[in-house]
Amino acid sequence: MRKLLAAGLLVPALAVSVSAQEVLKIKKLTVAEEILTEETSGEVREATEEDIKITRQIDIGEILSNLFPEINHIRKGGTANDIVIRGFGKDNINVLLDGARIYGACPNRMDPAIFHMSTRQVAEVRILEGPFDVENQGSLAAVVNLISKDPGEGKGGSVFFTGGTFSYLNGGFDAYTGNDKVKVLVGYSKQYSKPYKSGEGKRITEYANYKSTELDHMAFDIDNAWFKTVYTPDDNQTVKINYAFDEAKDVLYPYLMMDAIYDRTHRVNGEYYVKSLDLKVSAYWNFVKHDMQDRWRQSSNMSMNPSLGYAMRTLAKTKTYGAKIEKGWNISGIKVKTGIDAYLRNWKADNRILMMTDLDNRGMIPDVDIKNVGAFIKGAKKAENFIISAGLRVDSTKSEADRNALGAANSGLYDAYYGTNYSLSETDTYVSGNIVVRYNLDKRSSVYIGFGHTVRVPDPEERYIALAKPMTKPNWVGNPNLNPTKNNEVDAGFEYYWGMFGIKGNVFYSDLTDYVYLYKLETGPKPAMSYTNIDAHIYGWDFTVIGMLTDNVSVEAGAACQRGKKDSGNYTDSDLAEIPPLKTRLAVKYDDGTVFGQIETIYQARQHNVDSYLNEEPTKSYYVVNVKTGVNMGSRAFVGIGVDNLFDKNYYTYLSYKRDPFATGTKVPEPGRFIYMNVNYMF
Ligand SMILES: [Cu+2]
Repeated sequence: MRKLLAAGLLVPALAVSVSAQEVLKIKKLTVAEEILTEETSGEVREATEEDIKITRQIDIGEILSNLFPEINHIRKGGTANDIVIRGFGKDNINVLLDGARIYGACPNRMDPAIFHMSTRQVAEVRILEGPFDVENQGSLAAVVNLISKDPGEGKGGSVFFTGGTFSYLNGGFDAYTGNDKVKVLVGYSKQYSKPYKSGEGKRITEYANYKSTELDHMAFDIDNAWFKTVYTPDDNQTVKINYAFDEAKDVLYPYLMMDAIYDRTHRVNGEYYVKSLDLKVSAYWNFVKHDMQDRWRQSSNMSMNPSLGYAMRTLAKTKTYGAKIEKGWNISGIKVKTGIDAYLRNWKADNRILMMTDLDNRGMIPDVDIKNVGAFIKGAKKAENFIISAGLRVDSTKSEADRNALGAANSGLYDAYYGTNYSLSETDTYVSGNIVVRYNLDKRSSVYIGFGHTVRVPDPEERYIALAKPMTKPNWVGNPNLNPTKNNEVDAGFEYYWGMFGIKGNVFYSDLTDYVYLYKLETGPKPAMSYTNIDAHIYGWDFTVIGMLTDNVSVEAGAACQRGKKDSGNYTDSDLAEIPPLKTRLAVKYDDGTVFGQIETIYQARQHNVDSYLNEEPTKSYYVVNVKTGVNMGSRAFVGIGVDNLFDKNYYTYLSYKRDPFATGTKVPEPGRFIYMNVNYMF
């Protein structure tokens, strides 16, 4: 941020003493910034970049939601927060780890993709909002890429520790060694917490159906270990190989009816880059195994087989692997990038319910394969004060479920609700693309307008989930006939700088065809929750004002709002569900290189534009204050202290409960006052 304000001005850089702080960089790219390097644009263009110096370090979803008014988190429990960007969630946004695809195993999104790289491993988060990514299939409304730390040269590392309220602990180390050819980094972190208390002093377990003996059960207990090596045989070639293992145990989700006994992940990534050819070849493989049960809930007392300890259980597995070849070209002043890629996503979940009857829901997610191949081209050209960029992508995606994976209880569900007029194998072929025109007003200020068209295929759950529920509880069945969702979106914005002040703003209008939406099926043997395609639109705006008040004091103010409306479908309420209301953030910072301090206020408005069809309820506004301060003790140690929710407010975000046309669900409050301390020592 400071660099941006200083660009083109003769402002002395911050007097940097050697910092012992580990910094997490978060970059929000505006459309077309991504491929513009200094050589093509002839100017320095900095993305909105924020360096996170002190946080509770619980999870990336929560950190992003705190920082950007247009990003909101879905609060299911103490960690593993899923994100919604500009009103788009789930597979409508693409979350990548080091550019690789990964998908959670849990059918209830207990382990969203963004949860699968530990906070401590992340060097940088890159966010591109809108339908402007052609490098990856299915970036319908945004793409978020988490980039892991590289090892350094020589020998070094750090030990870190964060402790806080509710027995929260996060500690570990990373260490690297290397010369100019080979560098290696290893890291480990452990994170655990008891259930946090809301502002009214109740533990989150008290809001759901936990057994009285489990109210103080561990809320999460997570081990992460990672390894990365970088090999540079000469100046021209780089090889990077990454492996990470995560095990999350005892993760409580009061938002849902079950908790995760464990969630175990292996991830491998590799890439090979040749500088002279601007050629990159990459490949990845990851695997997640997830076991969730209701054994800590009162519902487990209803089990027909008490010796098992649960009345409901889902054991799920998913794996994703793929490869990509990308090449950059410079064709008479036009910077072009081309690529081809392919991936396979496999997902299988087996469920068993032991209430009244023994329901064998094997293949609740029936061993679904999504196979995709795609190719893209994008380019940018500068002409006078204009920069024009465009991208095009073609994809073919096959989705296939295995009927043989289904169990006795759920094998007849598609027939019961969708007759015989459906297929468990579907191939979708489609084109995506975008064009963006930017006009530079001066070296720093510009305006832009862009149009993008993107497509994403229905996820395996939306098309093929099959879950028979006991008694009068509605079944949950996918709709095999769903069409892919298409987004036609216009984005426009500006950034204007004046001395040490800057303002950035964006507006967007997204016209959605075949948007996938929850639907109550009233036909069939008994009601079921399913999905349907509707036409809809989502629009909104955001802006950020930044300024340096003195050499050491800066201020940031931001706000964002979005609305979503249905344009078709047999609904009684035209508001789209899960569209967060206006949110604002104001922060004042002090940073002299040795001492850091920040006061931050976040306000979110009341949401009354709710979808009554899905039993959404209005949510009250809230206002919270967070403070933090830190100091570098010499060149090796850093100590930070923070208090989130300083005034111990009891509040809920709009995304604090599950949408289900047949239930109102548990609302999960945000944490009450949370005091924490970070200690970091570099060696
Ligand atoms: Cu789960």
